[in-house]
Amino acid sequence: MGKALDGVRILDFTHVQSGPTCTQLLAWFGADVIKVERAGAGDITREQLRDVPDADSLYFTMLNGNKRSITLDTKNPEGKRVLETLIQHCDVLVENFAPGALDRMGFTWERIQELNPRMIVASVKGFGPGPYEDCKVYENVAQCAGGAASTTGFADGPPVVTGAQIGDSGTGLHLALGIVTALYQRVQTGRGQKVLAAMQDGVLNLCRVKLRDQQRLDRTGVLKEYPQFPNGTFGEAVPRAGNASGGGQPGWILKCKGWGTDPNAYIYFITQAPVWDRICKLIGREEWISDPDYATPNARLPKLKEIFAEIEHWTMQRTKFEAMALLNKYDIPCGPILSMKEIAEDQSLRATGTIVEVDHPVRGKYLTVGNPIKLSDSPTDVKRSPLLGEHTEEVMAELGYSSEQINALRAAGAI
Ligand code: CAO
Repeated sequence: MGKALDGVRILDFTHVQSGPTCTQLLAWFGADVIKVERAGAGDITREQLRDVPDADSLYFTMLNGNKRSITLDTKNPEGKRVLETLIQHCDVLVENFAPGALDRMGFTWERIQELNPRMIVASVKGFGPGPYEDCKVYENVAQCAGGAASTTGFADGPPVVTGAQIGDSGTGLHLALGIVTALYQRVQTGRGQKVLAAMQDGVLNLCRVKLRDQQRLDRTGVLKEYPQFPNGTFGEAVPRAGNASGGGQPGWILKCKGWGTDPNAYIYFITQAPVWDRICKLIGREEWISDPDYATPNARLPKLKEIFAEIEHWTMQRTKFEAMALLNKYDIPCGPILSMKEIAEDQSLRATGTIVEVDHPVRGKYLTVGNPIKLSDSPTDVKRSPLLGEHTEEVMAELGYSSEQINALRAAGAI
């Protein structure tokens, strides 16, 4: 079966996490992703957090599946000429170098357009134009600057970063959407364009509901679904809301059987309004169904702490999976707190290809997260990441270089 992005060639100048997540997605959708790396070293993540001596790390292998790797010194004059050929040969150049690095290499937007006016140049940067545009940025910097850290954690603690890589992988996703959109527009215009996804912008986009709450707070001075209500105080900015639900349906994390020894014996419980009566019956507080102090969502807002404490008496008698099964029977929205170990062993995630086992010639078998986006006409076949420079000769031959030319470039240190 064909793939959605068959025929699209990506010059992948990405490294670390944000850019590689983007190009890995494009590769899963069928694009030919040619990862350009520095000879000898390659993407710095190949050797970061290594668990198997001399083998590419999981950091690298889990972000670079389905790609081809070539080594090229883009600061070498001969290497620059190879890069020019690659630019003429590809549809999209994706990069996440520090600001200005591509220009310093001699590949400005104008130069790239001269070489290939259809080329789409897609970049991840930490910040968009403005006071911080020249800054280098990593995941947690973006989480802090994009509004996630100030709104994550508990009211009486410091700001907290989240384990979800919303700055890196989140921005990679945003960039991938920008790229396929630009490819679509190119069908009409015949021209390439620049695509920029700034990590601060990507995080803020994912924190959109918190900017919603800021404006509600400005107007009313209170956020009634936050745990600070009714006894705490609100300041000028959206406070950290602990585990409160981000939406209009109050939720909290509750202890389950075994919580004393298992750090993940918890369940997320949502007191969704349409199933309030079922919740009351299940936990043995049927009087709350008609009691005007509990019967409506607004009446319940000042009592959420007490309500969740009561529900927790019920959840603590059951394991998170028992509670999940019972609650789902009554359509009560909830979710067990799954550990990474439980997720890694989950057979249903294996069955759907969301968790995939891949074989690698040096490190052996490893688990990776497959394509979370499933297309019915473009199924994803997850393949291992390439070794450093594994495809240099293959790609050079496709670009029209003869064996003699390839040997000469190698001798010159260009590849
Ligand atoms: N041949 C020759 N030189 C190469 C090369 C190649 N194949 N590939 C890269 N280089 C050079 C670059 O041209 C650059 O040189 P100059 O500094 O002389 O311009 C140099 O390698 C280093 O690139 P860098 O500055 O991007 O790398 P860094 O490790 O210093 O910074 C990072 C890393 C991530 C902080 C920075 O790239 C960045 O801010 N990127 C944008 C934001 C981003 O994506 N962050 C997420 C990272 S994941 O947490």
